[in-house]
Order: sequence, then structure tokens, then C-alpha cells
Amino acid sequence: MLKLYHWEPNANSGKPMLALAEKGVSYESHYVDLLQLDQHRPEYLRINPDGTIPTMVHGERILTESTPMMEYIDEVFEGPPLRPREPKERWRMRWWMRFFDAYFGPSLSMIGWSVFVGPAMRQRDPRELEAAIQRIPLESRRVAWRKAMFNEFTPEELAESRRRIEFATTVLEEHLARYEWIAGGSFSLADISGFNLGYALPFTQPERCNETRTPNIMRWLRSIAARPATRETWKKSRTAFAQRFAALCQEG
Ligand SMILES: N[C@@H](CCC(=O)N[C@@H](CS)C(=O)NCC(=O)O)C(=O)O
Repeated sequence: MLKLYHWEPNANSGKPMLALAEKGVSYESHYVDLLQLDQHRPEYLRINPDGTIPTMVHGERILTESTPMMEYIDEVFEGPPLRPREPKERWRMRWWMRFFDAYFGPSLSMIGWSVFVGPAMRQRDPRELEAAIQRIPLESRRVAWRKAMFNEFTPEELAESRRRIEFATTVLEEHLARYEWIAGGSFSLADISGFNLGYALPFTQPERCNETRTPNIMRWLRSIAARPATRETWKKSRTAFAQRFAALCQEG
């Protein structure tokens, strides 16, 4: 049985969850609670020594990295194709997935960690947090967790992330004014990727993402939220993220 280790349908975890749902592939779902730091426990590190989520286990194959994982899903499983055949559209899909992963995602993540993950963590004993940091295998993740747990993001870093979010939302709005879907004429992995980053924007960044400033992003988010696969996937949410999704559906 295909196994997927994931957190919330959100950001990187939501990418394979939604791709599998779109393909109609069932899987054994293993919820890894990021806020409980389940991803750094020895039993999970035996599957993914980097201690990041998601991880997919298909037979003998262990797959990490959510974006190439989605391409694998589309390649090996039956179901509707999620990558355009036309070369320019496929290029556009990959261009945007790279932009989401390298530029938009890290900026949104820094803001999310500073306003959501960090405050949630700071309810705990600082010695417990320090010990938790020592168990994180990747240096880059140790740095990110330390900044979130001890509120060490600098004003300059946060300002740069906000600037990037502003820029990314502007170019996405312009793009979606020209094209129905990110790749062009058909729904693709890039829409899955972008939706996982962007579904909460109208609620977390209401001054940037709203009916007046970004009508095309709103139209695009709502049409993805209305898809049966998206609705099924977000039923797996166990946190307040479910309410953000519900609000998007209700507004439509
Ligand atoms: N590039 C990786 C990033 C994976 C990643 O960093 N995932 C986050 C959750 S969205 C995570 O595992 N965070 C927990 C941690 O760093 O301890 C991917 O796309 O799968």
C-alpha cells in the first residue's frame, strides 16, 4: 500500500496529498504533527533522515521533495494527467513551480512561522525547545526553528519577505489575468503547488489579496477550492487551517 507521511494539507505536505486525490489514488495516510516535532523523532528519521515532511513510500521507493514527488505521482499512477503535453505549457508549469518553491514559498513560510509556529512554540519551556533544536538533523532547519522558537527573525528579514510576497502576488495576479490556469489552458501540478501556498492569502494577507486588488487570484483559488479532490483533501486537516479553507469555500 502506498504510504504518505504528511502534516496539514498546506504548503509542501498538501502537494502530494492533492495530486494523489486528483489522480484518484488511495493511500495510507500518516499524519506527522509538525508542531509536536514528530518529524524529528527517531521512528520518522528512519524513513526520512532529513526530518522534513512530506515523505512518500511506494513499495521499496522512498520519495522526498514535494515537487518532484508530484511529478512521480503523475508519471506512475493512472488518472487524469496533471502535466500539459504541450512543451511551452509544461515549461510554464515548471517555471511557476520553481518560483513558488524558491521565492514565494520561503517568504510566506517565514511570515507564517513568525506569526503562527513561533508563538505556538513559545508556550513551552525554553530548555525543552533548546533540546528539541539539537535533535533537528538539517542545519538549515535548525536555524529556521531557532529563529521561530526564540523570535529571532530580524525586522529586515521580515520586511524582505513581505516585499517578496507583494511582488509574487502582483505577478501571479497579472499571470492569471491572461491565463485560466497557471500552465495556460489546463489544470496542472503548478495549480496544486500554488493553491497550497496561496489558499489562505485572502485571510492572512487581506490587504494584498482581495476581490479588488487580485480578482483573478480570487477566481483561481475558488475554482480550485471547488474541485472534489481539493474538498476531500482539506477534510484531512486537524487544525485551524481547515477554517481558512472553509472560509474560502463559503465566500465563493
Ligand atoms: N523542499 C522540501 C521541504 C520540506 C519541508 O521543509 N517541509 C516542512 C513542512 S512544509 C517541514 O518539514 N518542516 C518541519 C521542519 O523543518 O522540522 C519539500 O518540498 O518537500
